[in-house]
Amino acid sequence: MKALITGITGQDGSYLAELLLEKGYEVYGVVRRSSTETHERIEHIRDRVNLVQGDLLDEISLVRMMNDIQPDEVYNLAAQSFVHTSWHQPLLTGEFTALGVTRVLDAMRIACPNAKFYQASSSEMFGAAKPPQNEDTVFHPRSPYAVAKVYGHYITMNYRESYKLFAVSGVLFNHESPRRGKEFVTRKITDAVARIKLGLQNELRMGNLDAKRDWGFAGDYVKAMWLMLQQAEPDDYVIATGESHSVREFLEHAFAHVGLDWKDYVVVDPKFLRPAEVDFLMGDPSKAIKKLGWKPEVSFEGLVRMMVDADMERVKRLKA
Ligand code: NAP
Ligand code: F7E
Repeated sequence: MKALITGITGQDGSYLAELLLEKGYEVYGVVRRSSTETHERIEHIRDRVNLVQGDLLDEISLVRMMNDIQPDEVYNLAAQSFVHTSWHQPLLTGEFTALGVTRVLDAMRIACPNAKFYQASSSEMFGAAKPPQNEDTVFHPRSPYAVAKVYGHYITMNYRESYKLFAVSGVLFNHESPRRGKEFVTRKITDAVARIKLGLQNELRMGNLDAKRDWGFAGDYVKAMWLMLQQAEPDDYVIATGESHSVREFLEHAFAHVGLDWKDYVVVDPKFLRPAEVDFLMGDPSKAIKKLGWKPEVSFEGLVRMMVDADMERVKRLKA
């Protein structure tokens, strides 16, 4: 089996590539041309994956690679994925995160219409909708990123209905790991906890501490992506833990894990507030549990510990 992953250099792409290699897939990953050749998250599997140059802005590059590779499965994980940036770069976010999906789908339609397609939809699409959110909840997106993801979600459904492509969307709630980008709140906290504990930083400046998220482990969530493409019929699924915690709770657990009190270090800075906030996300993964046989393995507390421990190790190495 051959799989093509857009966004292979990102958090999810790296875990998915590992999973597919374990399953015996030939793995191809799309990378953007850059003046630096470092792909930190996939360095350890670099000699086992095939990297191909392309960009979600350039359909020709996508058609060419799909023609050459003839993948059995295409996972579209590439996106401008940081919500805060989407207010500063709304058009670019729309190009990558919304129209980019059409470019990948259309390249597939032209070059490999029998391949199966996975779209990385997001719980951000629910935005202001009341929790718990499931597959029937009406979307109320609250950022340019979320609006772009709603477009990606519906164009995936549209290509499924129009061209009979095996195209599915996974509506994934927040999922984190030691490989999460440092701009996202969980990793920003665990990196700061390690730096504060080891004497490299004295304070942590944060935005809205009341926001609540349903946080799971990325390693668990990529298994759901694969399962969705192994079903007899294409369908969309919510992937979540069913538990929600506030940013404040994440802070409490992360600082307490190294014996510190978060209140001694955290400063609220309006710079990190968003023009429109998503207050409360909590997913209902019943459909995925029942139909895919999927369930999350790592708890909220386990996730916080895993991320703090990994950052402690990394910062210690940097200091040495
Ligand atoms: P991430 O770490 O930010 O990775 C994004 C990936 O997209 C990177 O590999 C990046 O490449 C690539 N990319 C960005 N623009 C591109 C373009 N124009 N052409 C080709 N590649 C491009 O994101 P993630 O956390 O792994 O998330 C994966 C996907 O799931 C994203 O679509 C995200 O929106 C969605 N999602 C994430 C979550 C979550 O909680 N993590 C939840 C729901 C949905 P570079 O390395 O070159 O920047
Ligand atoms: O923010 C609040 C912030 O940036 C979580 C992406 O993967 O998940 C992610 O989007 C919450 C928000 O993730 C800070 O206001 C407080 O309420 O970690 P985040 P996100 O916006 O939920 C979804 C499912 C995706 O699809 C996205 O791609 O935390 N918050 N203080 C802060 N957030 C950040 N980043 N930094 C702060 O200082």
